[in-house]
Amino acid sequence: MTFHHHIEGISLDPYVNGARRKISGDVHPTYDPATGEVLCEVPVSDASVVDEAVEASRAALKGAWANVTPAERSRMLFRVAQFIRADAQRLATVECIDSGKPLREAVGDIETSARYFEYYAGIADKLQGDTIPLGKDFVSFTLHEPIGATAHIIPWNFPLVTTARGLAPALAAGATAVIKPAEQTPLTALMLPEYLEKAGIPAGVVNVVCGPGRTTGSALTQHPGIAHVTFTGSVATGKTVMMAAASHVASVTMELGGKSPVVVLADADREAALEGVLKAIFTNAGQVCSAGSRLVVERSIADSFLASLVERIGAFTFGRGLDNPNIGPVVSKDQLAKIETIVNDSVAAGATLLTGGRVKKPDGLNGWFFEPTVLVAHEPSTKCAQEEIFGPVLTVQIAENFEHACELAEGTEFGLVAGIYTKDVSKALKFSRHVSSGQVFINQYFAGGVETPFGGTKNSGFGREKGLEGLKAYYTVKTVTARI
Ligand code: TXE
Repeated sequence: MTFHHHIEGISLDPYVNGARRKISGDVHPTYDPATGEVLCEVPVSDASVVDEAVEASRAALKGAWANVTPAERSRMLFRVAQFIRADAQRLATVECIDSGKPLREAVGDIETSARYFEYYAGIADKLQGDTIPLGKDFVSFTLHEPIGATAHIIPWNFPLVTTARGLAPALAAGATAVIKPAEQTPLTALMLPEYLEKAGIPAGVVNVVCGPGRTTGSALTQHPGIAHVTFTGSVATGKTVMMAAASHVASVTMELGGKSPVVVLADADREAALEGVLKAIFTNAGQVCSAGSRLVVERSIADSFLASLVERIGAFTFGRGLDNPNIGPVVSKDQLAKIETIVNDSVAAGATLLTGGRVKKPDGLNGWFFEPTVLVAHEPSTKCAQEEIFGPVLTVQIAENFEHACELAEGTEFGLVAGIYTKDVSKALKFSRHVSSGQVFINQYFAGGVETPFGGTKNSGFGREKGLEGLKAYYTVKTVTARI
């Protein structure tokens, strides 16, 4: 089965005001990361197409979408979830080949995406304001009104999941959207309109434009018609997007990645900790914003824990996502080069390599693979202990005791997740209080679901997605007060 078989039937044209917009001009390629070959070429939406998309979403906001009652909105979102589930196999296959991730993970991603629509469908008709007591001479109440047309700038590591995570609450709150998928992985976002249309979501409510960040993305975030920008990506691009949004006073949600620690204390359940540490860093070949990319382990168990870790990594399989390996390719040539550079610089600066460390070419595949790597950083300042690598590279930091582990955990500019494995509830809770991070995972990494609020502190960004918190970005509160 070739990939072209799978993309048959996917329109690569931008989706604007309920129709595929035929455009001529630039195209950009999307690659199969396992082979490095071009899968297809996607037309680039220029500023005028972006403008049409924003205008369509603004018109729908006041028109067709405003005429849909919250109860109908809820039913439509439930239907989107059903249509995604009904087509899960095709979606997962496309996501797998476009991003390189193992098929089982892509299958999980599609289910999570459906779940976002289902979860927010349930709240669409329950978003209500307050009445405020001001004494007998006044009546005061709040209205929750849709924020407006929203822009969604999507990264390549979880293409459909990140799209659904922002789009579902936006639609539940009555807002409209323009989506700009990452240029590396545009395909599942381009499939989404099929399900939205079948679910009855009116034209213009959701639009999809494709192209590079610096052109298509920047035209969208700068557009004065956009009221809110939901961004997931790098810190540097996040800052650029914030400035673009500031030019027209749009609000922003910034989800900017991390360097999240997984603390393993001497009393931890060994098996649970081993499994958790491996999952934390090797899921999606480490290309996860909440990846546990630093292991902070107590010295008394460090040698034996690291030996077990390296032994298990030794049994890992590699290959195309479709073959369900432990480690698939990373998304792009650029990403592979970034990983290699940080690893080489760290080793040159004194970090000890326990396993891996090199680019890999699994049998017959010419794509972008990196060996699963474990590096011990002897200084907290080493690059591999500070910079987000976004690859299958675990940095180890040895802690003398619990207090030292807390200090090491806290020692980066990021604050997305902090994990801890211990049987001591008191230490786990002390750690939770101590760390500056949006999430704390105790005795299970990636604990939680679409229901649990998610976001960062420090350079990991601000704003919360998922859960009921995730709705707040998409409505404004209008207070009406009358003297009677
Ligand atoms: O990210 P960018 P890149 C981190 C990770 C990775 C690094 C670089 O460390 O190695 O970022 O990846 C769009 N105006 N994360 O270069 O540039 C772009 O088209 C508007 C962490 O891919 O942030 C894409 O859709 N949009 C992360 C999106 O921004 C712009 C996930 C992300 O791209 C733009 C991805 C502009 N000027 C990378 N420039 C996470 N938090 O999970 C780019 N874009």
